[in-house]
Order: sequence, then structure tokens, then C-alpha cells
Amino acid sequence: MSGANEVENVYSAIEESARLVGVPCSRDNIWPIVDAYKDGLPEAVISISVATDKAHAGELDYTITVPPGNGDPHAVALSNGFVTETDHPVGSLLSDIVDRFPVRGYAVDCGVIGGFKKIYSYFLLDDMPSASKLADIPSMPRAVAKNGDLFAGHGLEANNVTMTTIDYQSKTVNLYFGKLSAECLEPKNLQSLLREIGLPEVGEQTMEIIRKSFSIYVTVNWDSPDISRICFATPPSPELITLPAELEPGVEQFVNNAAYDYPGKRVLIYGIACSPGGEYYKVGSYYRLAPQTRKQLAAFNTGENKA
Ligand code: GPP
Ligand code: MG
Repeated sequence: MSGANEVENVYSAIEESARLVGVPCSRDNIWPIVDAYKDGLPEAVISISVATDKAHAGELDYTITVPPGNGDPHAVALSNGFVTETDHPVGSLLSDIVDRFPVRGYAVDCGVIGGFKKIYSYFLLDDMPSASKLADIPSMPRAVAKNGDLFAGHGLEANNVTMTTIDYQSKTVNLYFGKLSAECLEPKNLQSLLREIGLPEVGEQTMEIIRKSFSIYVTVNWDSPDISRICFATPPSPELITLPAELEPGVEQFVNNAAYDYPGKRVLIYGIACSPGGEYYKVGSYYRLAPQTRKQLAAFNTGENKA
């Protein structure tokens, strides 16, 4: 399929999702971003997501993976004016990470309203860094080093950082911990992790969801030694999850009707975010999946994964 058609398809999926959620969608805000990363679109994993916190009201985010051979995604963002040159360490962190650790790819994360926000870097599955290795990077927020004992004390200090994101708008960094051990996911450990971050413990219904997390990720910034928020993500799955709060009708519409371009059922990912402002929820719908995920889910869709 030609690049222009791919951009059109992806744009249409975002526009349709925005219509379902009730977010106004401007082509001028989205098209230049999708177009700038179009070379990787045929193989890209693409998800579209909503979050229920106040900061995200009226917003819809989309995430597009960028293969490693398609140039530096930060340089592409700079040359297109999606981000600006800055002396702030946020501007050098991506190259500092990539200089030290092998990455298998990137993604860009953008808002239908807010525009270009974040760049992800994904580490090699068999060569992931630990949080303490990442803390050694001079441009990394000091909060990562400051919380080394907290990570180590809660089963998060192995070579298990699957990816990082750098948010150029809010100047924040996320570390995503994967390969979570059974001990790490024990309710006692998760409650203690929340308490030590300074957050309230979660209720029973939330615990039932977060104890099945496939990723736990923390958000830090350059202005505070503390963890700003922590989020628990469920594995991508066609199964619907009942969250502890009712979703707005537009979000329900999106969850049940968002466009996707693979066979079988729509694949969703849920997140529970715990922040000083309270608990909130995220739901992402995959427009396109990685070939590996498609294979795993084909078994799910045909009922062959009963084992
Ligand atoms: C991306 O970070 C989240 C994931 C890749 C996993 C779960 C995703 C869902 C949408 C449920 P984020 O956009 O949630 O981070 P931030 O809180 O910084 O926006
Ligand atoms: Mg987000």
C-alpha cells in the first residue's frame, strides 16, 4: 500500500475514534505528524487511547511505533517543529539513552488536541537495563536514582525496564517495568509500593485488576525527587474489563466500536493510574497489532488458549 494511503487510513481511524469519544478532530493537527512518520506505518503498531483524569478531559491520544531504521524520531520531531530545541535535559535524554543502551525501536505519542507529546524507546527484550543503570545517565531525572531502594525493595530492580517515554510537553519521563515476578504482583507488595510512594492503598476491585499487570510504570520529572504517579497496565487482550468507575458514554462507544485492521476481536489495553490527585483509568484500543501479538491472539480468538 502506498504511503499516502497509509496516512489516510491511520488518520481516518483516529478521526473516527475522536468522533466516538466526542473529541473535536482537526486534520491540520494530526496529518503532519502521521505523515512525518509514514515510512514506518506499514509495520507500525498503532493504539488510540483515552484517560479519565481531569488533565485528559476532551483529549484522545494516539501512539504509533517507529522502526529503528527510519531515522532518529526526535530529529524528525525537531525538523517538523513538533518539539523545539532546548537546553533542558529533556532535549538530550533520548540520545543519551540510545548512546548507552541498544533499542529495538521507538514510538511517538500524540494528542488529537494537544499534538506531539512523547517519544518511546523500546529496549531489546534480552538486554533490558535496570532502573539503576538508567539512573546513571546524567540527563535522567534524579528521582530515578533517589527511588532506587524503593524499586529494589519491591521487585522492580532487575534488568526489567522494557521501555521509557520522554514527554516533551510536560517534561516528564516514564520507566516501564516488565517481566514482573509473582512476588512483585502480590497485593501486599503492591500496597506497600503505593504507600511508600506516598499514595493511598487501592481498593479490592482495583487490586484484582492491578495484580494481573504486565507492566508497572512510574512517572518522574526534573523538579522533584518523588515519583509523580504510578500506573498499572493489563496485558493487551480482547477481554473487556470492568473498571471501578463508570466510563463516560463516549468512552464506552470508543471501547466497543473503535476501528481496527486485524482479524478477530478488537484488542484493548487498560491502565490504572494512581496519583496524588486520585485514581484514574486509561483504555487503549489497538488499531494495528504487532505480528507476534496477532499470532498470540489468534489462539485466543479461536479458543485454543484454554490451557
Ligand atoms: C503509555 O503511557 C501506556 C502504555 C504503553 C500501557 C498502557 C496504556 C494504556 C493507554 C492503558 P501513558 O500514555 O499511559 O503514560 P502517561 O501517564 O505519561 O500519559
Ligand atoms: Mg498518555
